[in-house]
Amino acid sequence: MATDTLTGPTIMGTATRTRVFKNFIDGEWVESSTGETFEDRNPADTRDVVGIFQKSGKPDVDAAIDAAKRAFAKWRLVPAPKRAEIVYRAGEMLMERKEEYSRDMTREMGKIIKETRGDVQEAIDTAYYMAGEGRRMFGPTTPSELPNKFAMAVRQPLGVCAMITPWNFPMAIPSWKLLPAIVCGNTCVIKPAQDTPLSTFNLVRTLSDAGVPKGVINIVSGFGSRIGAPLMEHPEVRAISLTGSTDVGRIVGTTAAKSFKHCSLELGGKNPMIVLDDANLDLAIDGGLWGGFGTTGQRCTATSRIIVQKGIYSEFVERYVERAKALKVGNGLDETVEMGPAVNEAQLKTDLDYVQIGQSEGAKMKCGGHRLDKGDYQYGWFLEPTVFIDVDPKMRIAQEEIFGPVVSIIPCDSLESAIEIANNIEYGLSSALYTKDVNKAFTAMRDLHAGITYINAPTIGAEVHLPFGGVKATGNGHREGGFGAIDFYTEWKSIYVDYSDKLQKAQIDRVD
Ligand code: UN1
Repeated sequence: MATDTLTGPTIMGTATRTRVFKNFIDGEWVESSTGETFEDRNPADTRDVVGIFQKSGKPDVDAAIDAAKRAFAKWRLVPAPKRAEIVYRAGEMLMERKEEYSRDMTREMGKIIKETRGDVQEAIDTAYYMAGEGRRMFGPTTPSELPNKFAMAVRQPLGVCAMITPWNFPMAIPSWKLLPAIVCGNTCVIKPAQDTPLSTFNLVRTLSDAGVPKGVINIVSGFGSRIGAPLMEHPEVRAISLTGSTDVGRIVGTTAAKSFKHCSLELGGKNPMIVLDDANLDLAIDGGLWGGFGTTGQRCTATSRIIVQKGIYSEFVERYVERAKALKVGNGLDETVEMGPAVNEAQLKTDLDYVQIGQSEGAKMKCGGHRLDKGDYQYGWFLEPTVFIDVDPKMRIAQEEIFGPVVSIIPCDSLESAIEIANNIEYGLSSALYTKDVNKAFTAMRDLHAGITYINAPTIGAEVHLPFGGVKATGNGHREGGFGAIDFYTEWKSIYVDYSDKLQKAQIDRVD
């Protein structure tokens, strides 16, 4: 049994039934060794308990890694196209379950239903793409320098991989990690974010239903403070993939380095969108609203800085603020709602702290800044869409990742000064430019120092078959998505076959 149910509190006259989720280890749903659990609550209505999950400890992590290690012995020998077929089937099953899983995700994470459908779709896209990679996984064959000798390089799986995933894309991001890992022949232990474990459970359940053998993917739920270190430090873990904050990334990277584990870090962003005088203003305003307030600003790729050229600055600000004020905030299950709550109380507090910081730094707050707590809002973590204008690029609100619906608008003189402002920051994930001038577009494509640049589109909306990741404090040089993921989850073995029937010494027995 994957779940049991408990009768929960009564909300609006209806008794709720709360599902209890166990860890998934070696193909079995098991309780944690600690006997402790935690609640996954709906951030739009905290009376609603979405599920009860295991608060695991080190013995659970060890059991999951043991299971993954045992499973690796067989899984690595399953032909990659066969492994990929299972992933393809999981993609088809996710398509059938898309609506149910999207609703679960809106309930646990808060983002609006259109966006959670997009999140599940991103996992489906990843499944189809990675299924194709199972029939590629190309490596070079190349001539040998010696006669009657054959040379090639093949990709080999790493072994047990550990994944630590965030709450903002609770199915898409686990899929970016798990699917390439298993197509390449690795086995996995995943620790989903404690705010949103259900979506990862839904993904893993589907993979299991599609035929992923026991032990190949294991889930251990709980808190990073307790199970993060045992997962990262375990000698059997050969790779760690983290999407999270830059501070956590520093700890994970340092820990991984001590035992030479492969380590992929996808960290913070403070993504600039430049709007030049010649831009299509309607388009730029639509893009800036979607990039700034989509997912309640809780994307690593969120458009958190809008750098606007002086000729159109006042008009842009006026129209942007008008539209931001009009955004409908509420429970994301209502199809008409445009922005959901913060994911939890701590995130709301961070957002409100930055509202204070921005004001004390002297930026002008043109709208928002208040918690919404009347009527139905009182049960959730809602903040008004907030816009600061005349922001100085050195202010903390223009430099630090907020991860909430707080946008800073910064005036600039020219493309060159805008690029300088855009780059003068510790992060480098996404970036965008609005212009009709092709020369300026190509200059920005070359000079914006970021892992992603959009022209005439906001900073969000990466597609799964292109590399995803950033420069500077955004990561450590790896990319998710595309074949970069295949690179991360494999290592090269060079193979030489000498069919000359005699000893041939490379570099010494030269054919002159
Ligand atoms: C993230 O913000 O952590 O490009 C991931 C995007 C999404 C993925 C975002 N496809 O905005």
